[in-house]
Order: sequence, then C-alpha cells, then structure tokens
Amino acid sequence: MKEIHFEKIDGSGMKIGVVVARWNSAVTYALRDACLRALADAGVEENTIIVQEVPGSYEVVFGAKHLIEHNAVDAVVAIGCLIKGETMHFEYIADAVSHGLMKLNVETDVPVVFGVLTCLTEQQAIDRSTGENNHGYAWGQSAIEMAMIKKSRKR
Ligand code: RBF
Repeated sequence: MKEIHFEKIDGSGMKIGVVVARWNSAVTYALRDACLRALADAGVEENTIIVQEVPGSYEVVFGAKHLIEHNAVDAVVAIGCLIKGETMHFEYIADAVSHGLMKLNVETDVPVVFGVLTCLTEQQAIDRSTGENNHGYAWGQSAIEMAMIKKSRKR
C-alpha cells in the first residue's frame, strides 16, 4: 500500500486565488480573513495571493474561472454565503454554484475549494464564520493541500 499524506501544509512558492462574494459580506469577509490567515500561516507570500471580489455567490464560478484562466493560480478558494429566504432563489443559486465549482474541478487542472455556506438562518452563518468555527481557515488549508497534490506529480 502506498499512503500519501502531507505532514505539513506548505504553501511556499504557491499562487492562490480567493474569490469573495459581497452578499452577506459581514460573513464572507470574516471567512476571507480566516482563509488569508491560513494561507499566511502556511507560508504563502502576500504578493502571490489574488483576492477577487464578485457581487454574489452566483458570480463566484465566473470569478474562479477567471483566476484560473488569466492568473495562473495553483488553487482557488471560492467564498460565498447563501441564506435561505422565502422564495426558491436559495435552492437555484446553491445548485448552480455547487455544480459550477465542481465542473471547474473536473474540467480544469486547478483545484477549487467549495467555500460557500448554505445556511437556513443568519445565526447559522455567523456560527460558521466566527471564532474557532470559522470555516475560512480550513478552506485556505484545503486549497494548499490540493495544490500540493498537483505539485507532487513527477511530470
Ligand atoms: N447571493 C448570495 O451570495 N447570498 C444570498 O443569500 C443571495 N440571496 C439572493 C436572493 C435573491 C432574491 C436574489 C435576487 C439574489 C440573491 N443573491 C445572493 C445574489 C446572487 O448570488 C447574484 O449575485 C445575483 O442573482 C446576480 O446574478
């Protein structure tokens, strides 16, 4: 058996893209900040991080694609926050975004981390974007780990 497990999340020399939706920005900016902290902790240099803002979660797919195609990033974290309202908007956007980001993972050779919270209440979003439970940090680490898999190829 060959087991591959990276002992250390090492982002040195990596270029990482972060796409951030402005809808529910109190939440998405907190997620972004935790993500950026994870990148810094892993040794990614500030001048090799590109943060692209987009209006809402629906737009993070295009934002991620843009970074992949035009900025030669090693990985992307796509951050948004959907909070369920009274209509079907939530379902349609969540479905489109999750499929769009999944498609980028399959069709491009750049890993894209799914950083879109899909919450039933504002409190759920706050709980997942603050303190020890701020998911943004793990998303940053995940992006580096996935880029490390790519970089570990022999050719
Ligand atoms: N974008 C989000 O990121 N989170 C939301 O909770 C959210 N709710 C929306 C609700 C409605 C009724 C509409 C019209 C848009 C919403 N959007 C939301 C914005 C959406 O992601 C996108 O930016 C716009 O639909 C423009 O394409």
